[in-house]
Parts: sequence; structure tokens; C-alpha cells
Amino acid sequence: MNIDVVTLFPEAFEWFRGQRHVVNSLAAGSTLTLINPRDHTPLSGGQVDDAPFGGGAGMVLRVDVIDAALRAHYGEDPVDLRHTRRVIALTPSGRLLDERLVGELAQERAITLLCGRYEGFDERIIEHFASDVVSIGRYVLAGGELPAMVLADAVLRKLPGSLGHAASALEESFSEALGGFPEYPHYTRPAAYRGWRVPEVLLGGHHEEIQRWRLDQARHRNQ
Ligand code: 6GU
Repeated sequence: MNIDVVTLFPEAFEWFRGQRHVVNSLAAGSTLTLINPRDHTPLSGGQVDDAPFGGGAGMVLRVDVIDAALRAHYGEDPVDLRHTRRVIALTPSGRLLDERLVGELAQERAITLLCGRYEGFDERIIEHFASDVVSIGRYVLAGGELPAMVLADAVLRKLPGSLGHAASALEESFSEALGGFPEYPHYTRPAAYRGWRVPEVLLGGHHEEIQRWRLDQARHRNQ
């Protein structure tokens, strides 16, 4: 999968790029490309945003700047871009990111994530360049960078080669068998700590019983 991120803060992704499953995904052929609108702005002084028409606090990302950045990177009118790849604007009021949307995006060959900053995007960016508008939760963050990393993290770990073959195959079956989430409780050594004992069934080595117990726990947790 090719993930392009349009962000005024590409350096924010350095940590993310070093995460094991991201490194694995990139080694397996995925790409993570950062596009900084400031590098492409037609305005002087690196300007990318402006005061909102009608007044109000904060600054708004300009549509001409995002147009120029997308056009420079893709070599086509960004109005057409969304017909060949998902162009996802990240804003707090968008469609909530959930496992289903993650699964949907993991099927794509290429996606572009638009990170807003300040008060957000000029609405024409969303209207004319975006195919999707996505939010990671009903709260407001200072920008779309963390949401972009959350989305990319969730999508990349779905791809083969990200978690290592065994782990991902295992996870897949858990996910289906447990109705969407590998959400049973986990325990490791010591088997008893301060009198807190690990459930006996997990210590017995009876795989069917363990599987039944986990399924039961997962069901109860998801209610
Ligand atoms: Cl996608 N952006 C911002 N700025 N805040 C958010 C969000 C996105 N999702 C939840 N809060």
C-alpha cells in the first residue's frame, strides 16, 4: 500500500516511521511519503493559511495551496485524483474510524491523507479534492497528524508482512472467531502475584478449553 500524507509537519512522522510494524511494512513494499504544502505554495514567505472570511479565531488552510501541493506531487488536477485513489481529509467531524473502515482502506492500493492544522481546511478542499472525511473520535485535536498516524498504523498492521506472518494469521482468525476483536484478557508469568492468580484454565494446556474460555471472555467484553 502506498500512503501519502500531506502535512505541514512531516518531522512529526519520524517516530512513527521507526515503529517495528511500519518498518516491516515498508520493507515488504509499502511506502509512506510525506508531502509538505509549504514546499509547493505559490504564495510568498511560505504562506499556507489565512484568516477566515467572516471573521473568527484561528487560521484556515488555503485551497490554492493544497491544490498546488497535490498538483505538484501527482502531476494532475487534484479534482481528478480522488477517482484513482482515496483522498482522505482528516477532520474531527468526519466519519468515525473503526475496524470496518480500516479493513476497507487496507484493500486500497494507494491512499492520500490530508492533515488539517489550525482551525482546519477551507471547505473547498474537502468538497473538491477529498473522497472521504475521517475522524478518529469525538474530540478535537490540534491537527490531523496524530489521526493520520492512527489511521496508517491501523491499516498497515492489517497488511501481510507487517506483524510477521504467524502473528498476522493468528490475529486474523481471532478477529473473525471473536466477532471482530482479539479482546480476551491476556496473562503472563508469574502465575500468582500478590495473591492474584491467573485463571486456572490457562495453565492447564487444554487448547480447546482455553479457546472456549477466550471466546466467552471476548463476547462478554464486547457487550
Ligand atoms: Cl481527524 N482531526 C482533528 N484535528 N481532531 C480530531 C480528529 C481529526 N479526529 C478526532 N479529533
